[in-house]
Amino acid sequence: MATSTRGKLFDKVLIANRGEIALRIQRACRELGIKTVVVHSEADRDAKYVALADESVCIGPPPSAQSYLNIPAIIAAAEVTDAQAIHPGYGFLSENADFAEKVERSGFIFIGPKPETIRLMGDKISAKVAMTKVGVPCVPGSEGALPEDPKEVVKIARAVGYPVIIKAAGGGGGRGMRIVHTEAALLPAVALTRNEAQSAFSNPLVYMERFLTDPRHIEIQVLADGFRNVVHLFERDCSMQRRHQKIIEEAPAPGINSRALARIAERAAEACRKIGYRGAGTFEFLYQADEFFFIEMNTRVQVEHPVTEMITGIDIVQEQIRVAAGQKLRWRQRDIVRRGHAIECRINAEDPWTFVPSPGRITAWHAPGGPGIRVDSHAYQNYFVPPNYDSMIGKVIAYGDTREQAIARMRVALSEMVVGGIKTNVPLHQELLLDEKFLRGGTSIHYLEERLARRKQAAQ
Ligand code: MV4
Repeated sequence: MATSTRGKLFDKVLIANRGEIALRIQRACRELGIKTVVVHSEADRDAKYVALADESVCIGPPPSAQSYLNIPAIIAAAEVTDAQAIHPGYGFLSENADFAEKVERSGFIFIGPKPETIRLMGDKISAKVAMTKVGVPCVPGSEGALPEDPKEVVKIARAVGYPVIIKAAGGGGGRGMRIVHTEAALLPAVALTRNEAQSAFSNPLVYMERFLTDPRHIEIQVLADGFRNVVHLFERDCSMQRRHQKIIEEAPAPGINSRALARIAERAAEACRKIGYRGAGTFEFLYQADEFFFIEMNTRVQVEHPVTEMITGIDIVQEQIRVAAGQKLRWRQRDIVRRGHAIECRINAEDPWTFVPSPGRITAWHAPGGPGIRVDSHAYQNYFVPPNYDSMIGKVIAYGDTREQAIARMRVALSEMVVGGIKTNVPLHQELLLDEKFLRGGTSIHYLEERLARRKQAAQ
């Protein structure tokens, strides 16, 4: 350890989230000697992780809009419980700059980046402009928002080269985008995307990128304190996804030159230093033909953070809390070493082949264990999976010296896993863990959907 920490942590943190991440944050707080307040909806009242917290506050009825997205209710809960800081987890209000601002104006610390940083990255155009300026390579495309003049738009597309993709500034994570293959289709597509963007995000601005046809999704985890100290925690490969929902993530990314990866990770860390980033963050890149192209930055802790924790030994949630409390990072880049390989399977309460959600009572639950296995889940026998939220009920993470060992351990873990009473996607994971192309490593973002389409055809 290069430096000591200095500065006292919080006495009490309010967790503005639910499910496995609420439990994950609670564990980090408890280990640091911090008391916890969990806010919950009426649907989560009887969950064990709520009972486990030092205090809990019901903030509204089951629909998220009236509970987990209810800013005044969450801030009031922090006030009545005398919490000093608020951890937003992922999803919900985690990347809402107005929320972060209101939290700070009410005298609490938001465990995350500054509101202006969240706002900068929330607008995908300003994020790209900022990243270009600090030397992060982006997908070639329009410089900023597309102009109104149709002739100009046509000109830009010709320069970029077809196929192009039109994306909404207010979008992200796959929302508000449209692929265009020909000039004839361009202007109608731009108009349609602008209209949709206006309705969905109250922001009609769109931008253009060259459409990469078969990339991988590689992301870089960074950690920064309030004193411009930044480290990266290497990459994760999150290419195995369906409809922008990741289902398997791993680190390191198989088959990519580790020097090229180190170079792009250094660029991301340097960019954070230059923009004064604070907290945990993730740079999303598309990787194709040995090149990395920045697309978006996430300013929150991510679902898949455990794979990075397994290969680096760093507790990312604890570090979020430390830097939010004003402590300095405890490492320089050279102190960060990674070892081995980690894979995460997201366990969803859904039909493994139709993906229809399967909420309800879990009648039997047995979590796997053994060397290198970590289970992050708030579920247990008799837990009721509410129908109101995301279907993810937990994550199994397998660590090994090699990718092969991590996969072997994951197979054993999933074979031990028992979830009764509801359907889960465990059978899909088991199939993928035997898939020849997955085992070879390095499949693209389209692999899972193509494979599912083939599977469906074979069944008919
Ligand atoms: C792209 C792309 C190809 N070319 N941009 C989808 C989610 C959002 N983060 C960006 N997305 C994409 N942007 C260019 N210029 C393909 C996707 C994409 C994708 C990206 C990451 C993971 C899964 C994906 C699935 C479909 C499309």
